[in-house]
Amino acid sequence: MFKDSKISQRLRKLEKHLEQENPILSDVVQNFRELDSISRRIGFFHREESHATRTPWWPLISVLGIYSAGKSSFINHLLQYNLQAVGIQAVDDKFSVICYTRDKKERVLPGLALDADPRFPLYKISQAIEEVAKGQGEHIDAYLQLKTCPSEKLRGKILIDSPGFDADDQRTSTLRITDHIIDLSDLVLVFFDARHPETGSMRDTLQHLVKATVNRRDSNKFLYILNQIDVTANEDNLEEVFAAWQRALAQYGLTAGTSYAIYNEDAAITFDNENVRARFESKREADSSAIYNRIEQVGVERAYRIVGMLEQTARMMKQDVVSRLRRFKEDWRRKVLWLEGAILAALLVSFLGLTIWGGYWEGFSLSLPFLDLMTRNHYTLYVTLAILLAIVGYLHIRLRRWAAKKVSAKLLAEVKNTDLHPNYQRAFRKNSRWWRSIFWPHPAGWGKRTAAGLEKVLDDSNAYIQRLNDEYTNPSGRDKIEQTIDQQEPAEMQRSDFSLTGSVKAVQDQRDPLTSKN
Ligand SMILES: Nc1nc2c(ncn2[C@@H]2O[C@H](COP(=O)(O)OP(=O)(O)OP(=O)(O)O)[C@@H](O)[C@H]2O)c(=O)[nH]1
Ligand SMILES: [Mg+2]
Repeated sequence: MFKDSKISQRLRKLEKHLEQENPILSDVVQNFRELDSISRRIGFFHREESHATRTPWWPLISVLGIYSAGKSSFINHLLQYNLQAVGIQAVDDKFSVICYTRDKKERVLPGLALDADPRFPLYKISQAIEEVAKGQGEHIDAYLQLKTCPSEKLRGKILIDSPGFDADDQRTSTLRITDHIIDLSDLVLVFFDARHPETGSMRDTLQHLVKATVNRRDSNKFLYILNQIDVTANEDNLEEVFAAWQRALAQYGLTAGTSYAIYNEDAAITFDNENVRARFESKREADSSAIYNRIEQVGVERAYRIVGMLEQTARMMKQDVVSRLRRFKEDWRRKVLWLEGAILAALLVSFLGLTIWGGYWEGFSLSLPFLDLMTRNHYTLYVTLAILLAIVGYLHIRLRRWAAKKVSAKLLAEVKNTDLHPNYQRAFRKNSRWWRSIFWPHPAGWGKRTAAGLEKVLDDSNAYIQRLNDEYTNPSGRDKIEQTIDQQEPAEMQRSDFSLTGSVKAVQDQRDPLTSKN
Protein backbone atom coordinates (compact mmCIF):
# COMPACT_ATOMS: atom_id res chain seq x y z
CA MET A 1 0.00 0.00 0.00
CA PHE A 2 1.07 3.58 -0.62
CA LYS A 3 2.96 4.77 2.39
CA ASP A 4 1.76 7.98 3.92
CA SER A 5 4.54 10.54 4.00
CA LYS A 6 5.63 11.96 7.33
CA ILE A 7 4.56 15.39 6.28
CA SER A 8 1.02 14.35 5.48
CA GLN A 9 0.73 12.64 8.85
CA ARG A 10 1.86 15.85 10.47
CA LEU A 11 -0.58 17.94 8.54
CA ARG A 12 -3.39 15.61 9.49
CA LYS A 13 -2.50 16.02 13.16
CA LEU A 14 -2.41 19.76 12.77
CA GLU A 15 -5.77 19.77 11.04
CA LYS A 16 -7.33 17.68 13.76
CA HIS A 17 -6.07 19.98 16.44
CA LEU A 18 -7.25 23.08 14.63
CA GLU A 19 -10.69 21.60 14.07
CA GLN A 20 -11.37 22.09 17.75
CA GLU A 21 -9.60 25.36 18.10
CA ASN A 22 -10.51 27.27 14.97
CA PRO A 23 -12.26 25.45 12.11
CA ILE A 24 -11.38 28.20 9.63
CA LEU A 25 -7.70 27.53 10.17
CA SER A 26 -8.29 23.83 9.83
CA ASP A 27 -9.63 24.51 6.32
CA VAL A 28 -6.58 26.61 5.60
CA VAL A 29 -4.42 23.50 6.10
CA GLN A 30 -6.13 21.97 3.05
CA ASN A 31 -5.12 24.99 0.98
CA PHE A 32 -1.56 24.66 2.15
CA ARG A 33 -1.72 21.05 0.93
CA GLU A 34 -2.84 22.29 -2.48
CA LEU A 35 0.07 24.73 -2.59
CA ASP A 36 2.39 21.90 -1.59
CA SER A 37 1.18 19.72 -4.40
CA ILE A 38 1.65 22.52 -6.92
CA SER A 39 5.12 23.15 -5.55
CA ARG A 40 5.94 19.47 -5.89
CA ARG A 41 4.60 19.31 -9.41
CA ILE A 42 6.87 22.09 -10.57
CA GLY A 43 9.79 20.53 -8.75
CA PHE A 44 10.05 23.32 -6.19
CA PHE A 45 9.45 21.01 -3.23
CA HIS A 46 10.42 17.46 -2.55
CA ARG A 47 8.00 15.00 -1.01
CA GLU A 48 8.63 15.91 2.59
CA GLU A 49 8.52 19.67 2.21
CA SER A 50 5.46 21.72 2.99
CA HIS A 51 4.52 25.38 3.07
CA ALA A 52 2.59 24.62 6.23
CA THR A 53 5.76 23.92 8.16
CA ARG A 54 7.08 27.32 7.23
CA THR A 55 4.16 28.87 9.07
CA PRO A 56 3.99 29.15 12.84
CA TRP A 57 0.46 28.01 13.60
CA TRP A 58 0.10 28.89 17.26
CA PRO A 59 -0.44 32.33 18.62
CA LEU A 60 2.91 33.00 20.10
CA ILE A 61 3.61 35.45 22.87
CA SER A 62 7.16 35.97 23.90
CA VAL A 63 8.47 37.64 27.01
CA LEU A 64 11.91 39.17 26.60
CA GLY A 65 13.85 41.75 28.53
CA ILE A 66 16.64 42.32 30.98
CA TYR A 67 17.49 39.79 33.66
CA SER A 68 15.54 39.77 36.89
CA ALA A 69 13.00 42.20 35.49
CA GLY A 70 10.22 39.88 36.58
CA LYS A 71 9.51 38.10 33.32
CA SER A 72 8.96 34.70 34.89
CA SER A 73 6.92 36.17 37.76
CA PHE A 74 4.69 37.87 35.19
CA ILE A 75 4.15 34.57 33.38
CA ASN A 76 3.31 32.73 36.59
CA HIS A 77 0.82 35.42 37.46
CA LEU A 78 -0.68 35.36 33.99
CA LEU A 79 -1.09 31.59 34.08
CA GLN A 80 -2.16 31.58 37.72
CA TYR A 81 0.23 28.70 38.02
CA ASN A 82 3.56 28.41 39.68
CA LEU A 83 5.44 27.17 36.66
CA GLN A 84 8.59 29.22 36.23
CA ALA A 85 11.32 29.55 38.81
CA VAL A 86 11.83 33.11 39.95
CA GLY A 87 14.65 34.62 41.97
CA ILE A 88 16.81 37.58 42.80
CA GLN A 89 19.74 36.14 40.91
CA ALA A 90 19.52 35.49 37.19
CA VAL A 91 17.46 32.32 37.17
CA ASP A 92 16.73 31.31 33.63
CA ASP A 93 19.49 30.34 31.32
CA LYS A 94 17.25 28.78 28.71
CA PHE A 95 14.31 29.74 26.63
CA SER A 96 11.18 27.95 27.83
CA VAL A 97 8.47 27.35 25.31
CA ILE A 98 5.32 26.91 27.35
CA CYS A 99 2.34 24.98 25.95
CA TYR A 100 -0.95 23.82 27.33
CA THR A 101 -1.47 20.22 28.37
CA ARG A 102 -4.55 18.33 29.47
CA ASP A 103 -2.48 16.29 31.92
CA LYS A 104 -2.84 17.30 35.49
CA LYS A 105 0.75 18.27 35.98
CA GLU A 106 3.46 20.17 34.17
CA ARG A 107 6.28 18.49 32.32
CA VAL A 108 9.64 19.59 31.03
CA LEU A 109 10.88 18.20 27.73
CA PRO A 110 14.25 18.73 26.08
CA GLY A 111 14.77 21.33 23.37
CA LEU A 112 15.03 18.59 20.81
CA ALA A 113 11.27 18.10 21.13
CA LEU A 114 10.82 21.63 19.77
CA ASP A 115 13.46 21.45 17.12
CA ALA A 116 11.99 18.34 15.55
CA ASP A 117 8.29 19.14 15.57
CA PRO A 118 6.80 21.51 12.99
CA ARG A 119 3.75 22.03 15.16
CA PHE A 120 5.85 24.10 17.52
CA PRO A 121 7.57 27.36 16.95
CA LEU A 122 11.33 26.97 16.70
CA TYR A 123 11.04 23.97 14.41
CA LYS A 124 14.53 23.44 12.94
CA ILE A 125 15.98 26.21 15.07
CA SER A 126 19.13 24.09 15.47
CA GLN A 127 19.92 24.74 11.79
CA ALA A 128 19.58 28.47 12.30
CA ILE A 129 21.87 28.28 15.33
CA GLU A 130 24.37 26.17 13.44
CA GLU A 131 24.55 28.89 10.79
CA VAL A 132 25.67 31.54 13.27
CA ALA A 133 27.56 29.40 15.75
CA LYS A 134 29.25 26.33 14.31
CA GLY A 135 28.79 23.22 16.41
CA GLN A 136 26.14 24.76 18.67
CA GLY A 137 23.23 23.37 16.66
CA GLU A 138 23.61 19.99 18.34
CA HIS A 139 23.55 21.53 21.79
CA ILE A 140 20.02 22.70 21.32
CA ASP A 141 19.05 21.35 24.74
CA ALA A 142 21.37 23.87 26.34
CA TYR A 143 19.31 26.70 24.93
CA LEU A 144 15.75 25.50 24.82
CA GLN A 145 13.21 23.53 26.74
CA LEU A 146 9.58 22.72 26.22
CA LYS A 147 7.31 23.02 29.22
CA THR A 148 3.77 21.83 29.30
CA CYS A 149 1.39 23.31 31.82
CA PRO A 150 -2.25 22.55 32.66
CA SER A 151 -3.26 26.18 33.20
CA GLU A 152 -6.50 26.92 31.35
CA LYS A 153 -5.19 30.43 30.69
CA LEU A 154 -2.72 28.87 28.31
CA ARG A 155 -5.20 27.03 26.09
CA GLY A 156 -4.66 27.80 22.41
CA LYS A 157 -1.51 29.85 22.95
CA ILE A 158 2.17 29.38 23.29
CA LEU A 159 4.29 31.50 25.59
CA ILE A 160 8.02 31.86 25.56
CA ASP A 161 9.93 32.84 28.66
CA SER A 162 13.47 33.90 27.99
CA PRO A 163 16.71 34.14 29.88
CA GLY A 164 17.50 37.67 30.98
CA PHE A 165 19.17 39.93 28.52
CA ASP A 166 22.54 40.39 30.11
CA ALA A 167 24.55 41.19 27.09
CA ASP A 168 28.05 40.85 28.54
CA ASP A 169 28.26 37.23 27.73
CA GLN A 170 25.29 36.99 25.49
CA ARG A 171 26.18 34.23 23.12
CA THR A 172 25.55 34.61 19.42
CA SER A 173 23.27 31.61 19.57
CA THR A 174 21.09 33.27 22.20
CA LEU A 175 20.82 36.39 20.10
CA ARG A 176 19.99 34.29 17.06
CA ILE A 177 17.21 32.51 18.95
CA THR A 178 15.93 35.84 20.23
CA ASP A 179 15.72 37.22 16.70
CA HIS A 180 13.99 34.11 15.51
CA ILE A 181 11.48 34.27 18.33
CA ILE A 182 10.80 37.94 17.61
CA ASP A 183 10.10 37.10 13.97
CA LEU A 184 7.69 34.34 14.88
CA SER A 185 5.86 36.03 17.72
CA ASP A 186 2.45 37.58 17.44
CA LEU A 187 3.12 39.63 20.51
CA VAL A 188 6.42 40.51 22.15
CA LEU A 189 6.52 41.83 25.71
CA VAL A 190 9.81 43.57 26.40
CA PHE A 191 10.43 43.86 30.12
CA PHE A 192 12.42 46.57 31.88
CA ASP A 193 13.04 47.04 35.52
CA ALA A 194 12.15 50.19 37.46
CA ARG A 195 14.99 49.53 39.88
CA HIS A 196 17.43 50.64 37.22
CA PRO A 197 15.48 52.21 34.41
CA GLU A 198 18.38 53.75 32.52
CA THR A 199 21.61 52.20 33.65
CA GLY A 200 24.23 50.41 31.61
CA SER A 201 22.63 47.04 32.13
CA MET A 202 19.88 48.30 29.92
CA ARG A 203 22.03 49.45 27.08
CA ASP A 204 22.20 46.14 25.30
CA THR A 205 18.56 45.46 25.82
CA LEU A 206 17.82 48.80 24.25
CA GLN A 207 20.25 48.19 21.48
CA HIS A 208 18.93 44.80 20.59
CA LEU A 209 15.30 44.88 21.57
CA VAL A 210 14.35 48.47 20.96
CA LYS A 211 16.56 49.89 18.26
CA ALA A 212 16.22 46.80 16.08
CA THR A 213 12.48 46.65 16.48
CA VAL A 214 11.14 50.17 16.11
CA ASN A 215 11.43 50.26 12.36
CA ARG A 216 9.89 46.89 11.71
CA ARG A 217 6.69 46.65 9.75
CA ASP A 218 5.16 44.70 12.61
CA SER A 219 6.39 47.10 15.29
CA ASN A 220 2.81 47.16 16.56
CA LYS A 221 3.35 43.78 18.18
CA PHE A 222 5.94 45.05 20.65
CA LEU A 223 4.84 46.16 24.09
CA TYR A 224 7.49 47.85 26.21
CA ILE A 225 6.87 47.27 29.88
CA LEU A 226 8.48 48.97 32.84
CA ASN A 227 8.00 46.43 35.62
CA GLN A 228 8.52 46.56 39.38
CA ILE A 229 7.34 50.14 39.63
CA ASP A 230 6.29 49.39 43.23
CA VAL A 231 9.93 50.04 44.17
CA THR A 232 9.38 53.73 43.43
CA ALA A 233 6.53 53.92 45.96
CA ASN A 234 8.64 54.78 48.99
CA GLU A 235 10.18 57.79 47.34
CA ASP A 236 6.97 58.31 45.42
CA ASN A 237 8.89 59.22 42.27
CA LEU A 238 7.20 57.03 39.66
CA GLU A 239 6.81 59.93 37.23
CA GLU A 240 10.52 60.68 37.34
CA VAL A 241 11.54 57.06 36.90
CA PHE A 242 9.02 56.57 34.13
CA ALA A 243 10.22 59.70 32.36
CA ALA A 244 13.84 58.61 32.61
CA TRP A 245 12.90 55.28 31.08
CA GLN A 246 10.95 56.91 28.29
CA ARG A 247 13.92 59.13 27.52
CA ALA A 248 16.14 56.07 27.31
CA LEU A 249 13.66 54.43 24.91
CA ALA A 250 13.45 57.61 22.87
CA GLN A 251 17.22 57.67 22.48
CA TYR A 252 16.87 54.42 20.60
CA GLY A 253 14.12 55.69 18.39
CA LEU A 254 10.99 54.69 20.25
CA THR A 255 9.09 57.91 20.57
CA ALA A 256 5.45 56.94 20.61
CA GLY A 257 3.40 53.84 21.09
CA THR A 258 2.83 51.13 23.49
CA SER A 259 4.68 51.40 26.74
CA TYR A 260 3.33 50.44 30.13
CA ALA A 261 4.25 50.59 33.77
CA ILE A 262 3.21 47.73 36.03
CA TYR A 263 4.29 45.67 38.99
CA ASN A 264 3.58 42.20 40.17
CA GLU A 265 1.27 42.27 43.16
CA ASP A 266 2.52 38.90 44.41
CA ALA A 267 6.10 40.14 44.58
CA ALA A 268 5.59 43.81 45.42
CA ILE A 269 6.91 45.60 48.47
CA THR A 270 4.40 46.66 51.11
CA PHE A 271 3.10 50.16 50.61
CA ASP A 272 3.35 52.37 53.70
CA ASN A 273 1.09 55.09 52.49
CA GLU A 274 -2.52 54.22 51.68
CA ASN A 275 -2.87 57.02 49.11
CA VAL A 276 0.25 56.01 47.28
CA ARG A 277 -0.91 52.39 47.27
CA ALA A 278 -4.25 53.34 45.73
CA ARG A 279 -2.55 55.35 43.02
CA PHE A 280 -0.10 52.60 42.20
CA GLU A 281 -2.83 50.01 42.14
CA SER A 282 -4.96 51.90 39.73
CA LYS A 283 -2.00 52.47 37.42
CA ARG A 284 -1.17 48.80 37.59
CA GLU A 285 -4.73 47.74 36.92
CA ALA A 286 -5.14 50.01 33.92
CA ASP A 287 -1.87 49.00 32.30
CA SER A 288 -2.13 45.30 33.17
CA SER A 289 -5.58 45.02 31.72
CA ALA A 290 -4.39 46.73 28.56
CA ILE A 291 -1.60 44.16 28.30
CA TYR A 292 -3.97 41.27 29.06
CA ASN A 293 -6.34 42.53 26.37
CA ARG A 294 -3.59 42.37 23.83
CA ILE A 295 -2.76 38.86 24.98
CA GLU A 296 -6.39 37.81 24.55
CA GLN A 297 -6.46 39.44 21.14
CA VAL A 298 -3.50 37.45 19.94
CA GLY A 299 -5.53 34.44 18.74
CA VAL A 300 -7.44 36.69 16.41
CA GLU A 301 -4.31 38.34 15.08
CA ARG A 302 -2.80 34.93 14.54
CA ALA A 303 -5.79 33.75 12.50
CA TYR A 304 -5.51 36.75 10.20
CA ARG A 305 -1.76 36.34 10.05
CA ILE A 306 -2.03 32.71 8.92
CA VAL A 307 -4.59 33.48 6.22
CA GLY A 308 -2.26 36.31 5.22
CA MET A 309 0.59 33.81 5.01
CA LEU A 310 -1.51 31.56 2.80
CA GLU A 311 -2.29 34.37 0.41
CA GLN A 312 1.29 35.57 0.46
CA THR A 313 2.55 32.07 -0.29
CA ALA A 314 0.17 31.65 -3.23
CA ARG A 315 1.23 35.04 -4.58
CA MET A 316 4.85 34.17 -4.09
CA MET A 317 4.35 30.97 -6.09
CA LYS A 318 2.63 32.82 -8.86
CA GLN A 319 4.58 36.04 -9.03
CA ASP A 320 8.00 35.00 -7.89
CA VAL A 321 8.51 31.31 -8.43
CA VAL A 322 6.65 30.59 -11.65
CA SER A 323 7.51 33.82 -13.36
CA ARG A 324 11.12 33.60 -12.33
CA LEU A 325 11.38 30.04 -13.63
CA ARG A 326 9.77 31.16 -16.86
CA ARG A 327 12.21 34.05 -17.21
CA PHE A 328 15.26 31.90 -16.59
CA LYS A 329 13.98 29.17 -18.90
CA GLU A 330 13.68 31.76 -21.61
CA ASP A 331 17.20 32.92 -20.83
CA TRP A 332 18.40 29.35 -21.07
CA ARG A 333 16.66 28.78 -24.42
CA ARG A 334 18.15 31.96 -25.84
CA LYS A 335 21.60 30.95 -24.69
CA VAL A 336 21.33 27.49 -26.23
CA LEU A 337 19.99 28.82 -29.54
CA TRP A 338 22.63 31.51 -29.78
CA LEU A 339 25.40 29.10 -29.03
CA GLU A 340 24.18 26.49 -31.47
CA GLY A 341 23.57 29.14 -34.12
CA ALA A 342 27.08 30.47 -33.65
CA ILE A 343 28.63 27.00 -33.81
CA LEU A 344 26.62 26.10 -36.91
CA ALA A 345 27.63 29.34 -38.63
CA ALA A 346 31.27 28.78 -37.74
CA LEU A 347 31.13 25.20 -39.09
CA LEU A 348 29.50 26.33 -42.33
CA VAL A 349 32.00 29.10 -42.88
CA SER A 350 34.96 26.83 -42.25
CA PHE A 351 33.44 24.11 -44.43
CA LEU A 352 32.97 26.59 -47.25
CA GLY A 353 36.43 28.05 -46.77
CA LEU A 354 38.11 24.67 -46.73
CA THR A 355 36.28 23.32 -49.73
CA ILE A 356 36.91 26.45 -51.77
CA TRP A 357 40.53 26.43 -50.74
CA GLY A 358 40.80 22.75 -51.62
CA GLY A 359 39.28 23.43 -55.06
CA TYR A 360 36.24 21.15 -54.64
CA TRP A 361 33.79 23.60 -56.17
CA GLU A 362 33.04 23.74 -59.86
CA GLY A 363 30.75 26.72 -60.22
CA PHE A 364 27.94 25.98 -57.78
CA SER A 365 28.42 22.29 -57.62
CA LEU A 366 30.51 20.64 -55.01
CA SER A 367 32.13 17.31 -55.48
CA LEU A 368 33.68 15.81 -52.43
CA PRO A 369 35.37 12.43 -52.83
CA PHE A 370 34.37 11.15 -49.36
CA LEU A 371 30.78 12.22 -49.98
CA ASP A 372 30.60 9.79 -52.85
CA LEU A 373 32.05 7.17 -50.57
CA MET A 374 29.38 7.76 -47.93
CA THR A 375 26.48 7.78 -50.33
CA ARG A 376 27.63 4.78 -52.27
CA ASN A 377 24.77 2.65 -50.97
CA HIS A 378 21.90 2.82 -48.47
CA TYR A 379 23.86 1.14 -45.79
CA THR A 380 26.75 3.61 -45.75
CA LEU A 381 24.31 6.52 -46.05
CA TYR A 382 22.28 5.44 -43.00
CA VAL A 383 25.35 4.75 -40.93
CA THR A 384 26.75 8.15 -41.81
CA LEU A 385 23.49 9.89 -40.96
CA ALA A 386 23.19 7.99 -37.69
CA ILE A 387 26.74 8.94 -36.71
CA LEU A 388 26.13 12.56 -37.63
CA LEU A 389 22.86 12.61 -35.68
CA ALA A 390 24.52 11.06 -32.65
CA ILE A 391 27.30 13.66 -32.72
CA VAL A 392 24.84 16.54 -33.13
CA GLY A 393 22.55 15.14 -30.40
CA TYR A 394 25.44 14.65 -28.02
CA LEU A 395 26.76 18.15 -28.66
CA HIS A 396 23.28 19.58 -28.25
CA ILE A 397 22.81 17.89 -24.88
CA ARG A 398 26.26 18.95 -23.67
CA LEU A 399 25.58 22.48 -24.75
CA ARG A 400 22.17 22.62 -23.11
CA ARG A 401 23.66 21.29 -19.93
CA TRP A 402 26.46 23.81 -19.99
CA ALA A 403 24.04 26.68 -20.64
CA ALA A 404 21.68 25.38 -17.91
CA LYS A 405 24.54 25.43 -15.44
CA LYS A 406 25.35 29.04 -16.28
CA VAL A 407 21.72 30.13 -16.10
CA SER A 408 21.14 28.21 -12.88
CA ALA A 409 24.10 30.00 -11.28
CA LYS A 410 22.58 33.30 -12.32
CA LEU A 411 19.23 32.27 -10.90
CA LEU A 412 20.81 31.26 -7.61
CA ALA A 413 22.66 34.56 -7.40
CA GLU A 414 19.33 36.32 -7.79
CA VAL A 415 17.66 34.38 -4.95
CA LYS A 416 20.64 34.14 -2.65
CA ASN A 417 18.97 36.24 0.00
CA THR A 418 16.04 33.91 0.45
CA ASP A 419 16.17 30.53 2.10
CA LEU A 420 14.50 29.08 -0.97
CA HIS A 421 17.53 28.75 -3.20
CA PRO A 422 17.76 24.95 -2.93
CA ASN A 423 14.15 24.92 -4.09
CA TYR A 424 14.84 27.11 -7.08
CA GLN A 425 17.81 24.98 -7.92
CA ARG A 426 15.71 21.82 -7.78
CA ALA A 427 12.94 23.35 -9.91
CA PHE A 428 15.34 24.62 -12.54
CA ARG A 429 17.04 21.28 -12.68
CA LYS A 430 13.68 19.68 -13.41
CA ASN A 431 13.17 22.14 -16.26
CA SER A 432 16.54 21.48 -17.82
CA ARG A 433 16.45 17.66 -17.86
CA TRP A 434 17.66 16.38 -21.23
CA TRP A 435 14.24 15.28 -22.47
CA ARG A 436 12.57 18.64 -21.80
CA SER A 437 12.26 20.78 -24.90
CA ILE A 438 13.87 24.19 -24.72
CA PHE A 439 10.94 25.52 -26.73
CA TRP A 440 8.27 24.74 -24.12
CA PRO A 441 7.52 28.19 -22.69
CA HIS A 442 6.07 27.13 -19.32
CA PRO A 443 7.96 25.72 -16.39
CA ALA A 444 7.84 21.94 -16.20
CA GLY A 445 4.75 20.76 -14.34
CA TRP A 446 2.98 24.06 -14.89
CA GLY A 447 -0.26 24.05 -16.82
CA LYS A 448 -3.88 25.06 -16.76
CA ARG A 449 -4.63 22.83 -13.81
CA THR A 450 -1.82 24.20 -11.65
CA ALA A 451 -2.65 27.78 -12.59
CA ALA A 452 -6.28 27.21 -11.66
CA GLY A 453 -5.18 25.58 -8.42
CA LEU A 454 -3.24 28.69 -7.43
CA GLU A 455 -6.14 30.97 -8.30
CA LYS A 456 -8.41 28.85 -6.16
CA VAL A 457 -6.12 29.26 -3.17
CA LEU A 458 -6.12 33.03 -3.70
CA ASP A 459 -9.92 33.07 -3.88
CA ASP A 460 -10.17 30.90 -0.81
CA SER A 461 -7.94 33.19 1.20
CA ASN A 462 -10.26 36.08 0.47
CA ALA A 463 -13.19 33.99 1.56
CA TYR A 464 -11.37 33.13 4.80
CA ILE A 465 -10.82 36.79 5.57
CA GLN A 466 -14.51 37.38 5.23
CA ARG A 467 -15.30 34.40 7.42
CA LEU A 468 -12.82 35.68 10.01
CA ASN A 469 -14.40 39.11 9.85
CA ASP A 470 -17.81 37.54 10.39
CA GLU A 471 -16.56 35.56 13.30
CA TYR A 472 -14.50 38.17 15.07
CA THR A 473 -16.22 41.38 14.28
CA ASN A 474 -19.75 40.22 15.12
CA PRO A 475 -20.07 38.51 18.45
CA SER A 476 -18.57 41.13 20.71
CA GLY A 477 -19.20 44.83 20.34
CA ARG A 478 -21.08 43.98 17.17
CA ASP A 479 -22.50 47.33 16.13
CA LYS A 480 -19.52 49.45 16.91
CA ILE A 481 -17.03 47.35 15.03
CA GLU A 482 -19.16 46.70 12.00
CA GLN A 483 -19.93 50.34 11.78
CA THR A 484 -16.30 51.33 11.86
CA ILE A 485 -15.30 48.84 9.23
CA ASP A 486 -18.22 49.90 7.08
CA GLN A 487 -17.21 53.49 7.41
CA GLN A 488 -13.53 52.98 6.90
CA GLU A 489 -13.29 50.42 4.18
CA PRO A 490 -16.56 49.89 2.40
CA ALA A 491 -15.08 48.91 -0.93
CA GLU A 492 -12.04 47.27 0.52
CA MET A 493 -14.01 44.36 1.96
CA GLN A 494 -15.03 43.20 -1.51
CA ARG A 495 -11.78 43.74 -3.29
CA SER A 496 -9.79 40.74 -4.24
CA ASP A 497 -6.56 42.25 -3.01
CA PHE A 498 -8.26 43.08 0.26
CA SER A 499 -5.78 44.60 2.59
CA LEU A 500 -5.30 42.25 5.45
CA THR A 501 -3.52 44.53 7.82
CA GLY A 502 -6.11 47.20 7.26
CA SER A 503 -8.88 44.93 8.36
CA VAL A 504 -7.02 43.61 11.36
CA LYS A 505 -6.20 47.10 12.44
CA ALA A 506 -9.76 48.26 12.07
CA VAL A 507 -10.88 45.46 14.32
CA GLN A 508 -8.06 46.00 16.71
CA ASP A 509 -8.49 49.72 16.98
CA GLN A 510 -11.98 49.06 18.16
CA ARG A 511 -11.33 46.25 20.54
CA ASP A 512 -8.10 47.44 21.92
CA PRO A 513 -7.66 50.66 23.78
CA LEU A 514 -3.91 50.51 23.35
CA THR A 515 -3.57 51.51 19.78
CA SER A 516 -5.06 54.87 20.51
CA LYS A 517 -2.69 55.39 23.38
CA ASN A 518 0.42 57.50 22.93
N1 LIG B 1 9.31 44.43 43.98
C1 LIG B 1 9.04 43.67 42.96
N2 LIG B 1 9.74 42.54 42.75
C2 LIG B 1 9.43 41.77 41.69
C3 LIG B 1 8.41 42.12 40.77
N3 LIG B 1 8.36 41.17 39.82
C4 LIG B 1 9.30 40.26 40.13
N4 LIG B 1 9.93 40.61 41.28
C5 LIG B 1 11.04 39.90 41.90
O1 LIG B 1 12.17 40.04 41.07
C6 LIG B 1 12.98 38.87 41.11
C7 LIG B 1 13.20 38.40 39.69
O2 LIG B 1 11.99 37.92 39.16
P1 LIG B 1 11.93 36.87 38.00
O3 LIG B 1 10.50 36.71 37.68
O4 LIG B 1 12.72 35.68 38.31
O5 LIG B 1 12.65 37.71 36.88
P2 LIG B 1 13.11 37.22 35.44
O6 LIG B 1 13.03 38.40 34.58
O7 LIG B 1 12.37 36.02 35.05
O8 LIG B 1 14.61 36.88 35.73
P3 LIG B 1 15.62 35.98 34.85
O9 LIG B 1 14.84 34.86 34.29
O10 LIG B 1 16.63 35.53 35.81
O11 LIG B 1 16.17 36.89 33.85
C8 LIG B 1 12.21 37.88 41.97
O12 LIG B 1 12.80 37.89 43.23
C9 LIG B 1 10.80 38.41 42.00
O13 LIG B 1 10.16 38.07 43.20
C10 LIG B 1 7.70 43.35 41.03
O14 LIG B 1 6.82 43.75 40.27
N5 LIG B 1 8.07 44.07 42.11
MG1 LIG C 1 13.00 34.19 34.45
